[in-house]
Amino acid sequence: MNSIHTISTTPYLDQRPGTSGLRKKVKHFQQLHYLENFIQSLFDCLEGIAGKTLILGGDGRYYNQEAIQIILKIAAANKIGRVLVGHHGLFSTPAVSCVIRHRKAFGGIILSASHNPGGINGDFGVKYNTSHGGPAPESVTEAIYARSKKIDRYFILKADDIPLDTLGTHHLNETVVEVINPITDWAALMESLFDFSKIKALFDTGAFHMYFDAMNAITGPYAKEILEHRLGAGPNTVLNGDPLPDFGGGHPDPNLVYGKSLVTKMYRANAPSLGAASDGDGDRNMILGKRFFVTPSDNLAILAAHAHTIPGYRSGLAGIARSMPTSQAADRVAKALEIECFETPTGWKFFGNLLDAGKATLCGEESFGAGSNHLREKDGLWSVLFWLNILATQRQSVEAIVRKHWAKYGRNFYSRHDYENLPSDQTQQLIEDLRQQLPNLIGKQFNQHQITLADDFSYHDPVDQSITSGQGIRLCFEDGSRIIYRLSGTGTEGATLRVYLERFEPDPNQHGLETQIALSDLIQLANHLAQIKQKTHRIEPTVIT
Ligand code: VG1
Ligand code: CO
Repeated sequence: MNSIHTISTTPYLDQRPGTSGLRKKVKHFQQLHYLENFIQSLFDCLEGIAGKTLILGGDGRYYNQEAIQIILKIAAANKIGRVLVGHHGLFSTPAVSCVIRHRKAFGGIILSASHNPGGINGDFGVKYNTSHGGPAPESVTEAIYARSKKIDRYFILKADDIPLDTLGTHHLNETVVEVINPITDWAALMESLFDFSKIKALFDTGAFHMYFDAMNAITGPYAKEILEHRLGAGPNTVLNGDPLPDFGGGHPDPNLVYGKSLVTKMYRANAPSLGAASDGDGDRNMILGKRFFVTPSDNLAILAAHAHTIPGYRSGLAGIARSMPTSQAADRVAKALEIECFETPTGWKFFGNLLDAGKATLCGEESFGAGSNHLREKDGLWSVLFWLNILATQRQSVEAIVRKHWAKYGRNFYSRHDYENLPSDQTQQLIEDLRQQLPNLIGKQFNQHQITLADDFSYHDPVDQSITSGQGIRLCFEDGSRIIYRLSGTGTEGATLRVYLERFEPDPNQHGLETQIALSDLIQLANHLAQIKQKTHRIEPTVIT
């Protein structure tokens, strides 16, 4: 038996999880007892976890392996019954969600800062998911935070590291540590949802090609297994397929800015029919056709409109859920299908109750996230397979499918403008100033735009009746246009202001407009009302998606 040590510690006061777990710089996490404090605070809050099963793994970023060894020893000292760790310590976020559900685990710990850069100077993160497979709700994350401010000791086993590079079973005192293949359960789930033989037949025509850019993050092995091995997509389909601790120096965020190398390939004359990418931990997706970009909000709407053609969703959708800043394109599909469309705060944790209660089947966010009741996380490759199934059935181009969708439902022009790394105090003041203006804005007219609703979004969860307020400043206009302002909850440096812009256009003759031009009025108004240039001293956003 190895001895259990009780280590005295002092609290750090900054361990409050944000939109998706606790995210800090790697060096911040490497401070004395920092990770240990957070993990022990977590275990202190999880009543009844002794003897139970936990899933553990991360996106492979710098510090992943070291953190796993520390967590295993703390888990053993806290008498966790069994820990299932991904081979090499790797696990995508959707695969963790899948294995928690499949193995009926108590919960799972995901080591990731998702789309944030990695490496020794990059970011690290820890997220806890509960037994339904989804991110812990705020009641749990707030309890962990409260505990972390008081913690004065943690328990850790003095033992050798567990070899993570071979599959097999090990023991840390009474705790069983099993190193498992992280892909198996998730891949089987994908086969149960989609028509693999139909998709294979599409690749077998020889006329259909695709690229999947794993951005040197977690999805490379998953994409190779599914796309290249099971679906016959061809050996060079997966780009940047090896997970690297620093993601090859890149920023593993699949959007038009950080996914530029794929975008460039998809805009060449000989581009393939489909281009896709996923983020650091595999839960985001970007979908591109030949010379065509699918806006994530449209993506959700299009998946919903085609769900009945997909084996896993043939019986129809119970409802759709989208985060508040996501465009209202999905609402139009929900209306046509006569099902409900729920509007939640930003972050996947808010979809969990709706999915568990059977109120929603598909969920999505404007930030390149989509998923369904198959898991309790968004799932990047799931979205790609959904598209492949649509393309294999429709035998039309991505662009044709999107244009047909707009023609039927109208187009929601949509864009998000991010101002990254701003001074925190000033940026919070900008939001506060807007909040003060809200009562005076209702009914005001700006050019042809009249404001009909101006508030700070508050969510009433229809399942557990909890209320979450302060979720973003909303300005809604008579014609359905919206301007939304909120601060990011995933950054690790300064503050990031996000401005979300949306305008509905029913006229098909206008659907070809360039997005920023179609939104130019609203962009100007958003700047004017929040005084963005004056207050941030920035002349333009750092990222436009
Ligand atoms: C961002 C996105 C949000 C997403 C979250 C986690 O949060 O806007 O939609 O759920 O990241 O995604 P924020 O608070 O920075 O706007 V991931 O792929 O980073 O886990
Ligand atoms: Co992610």
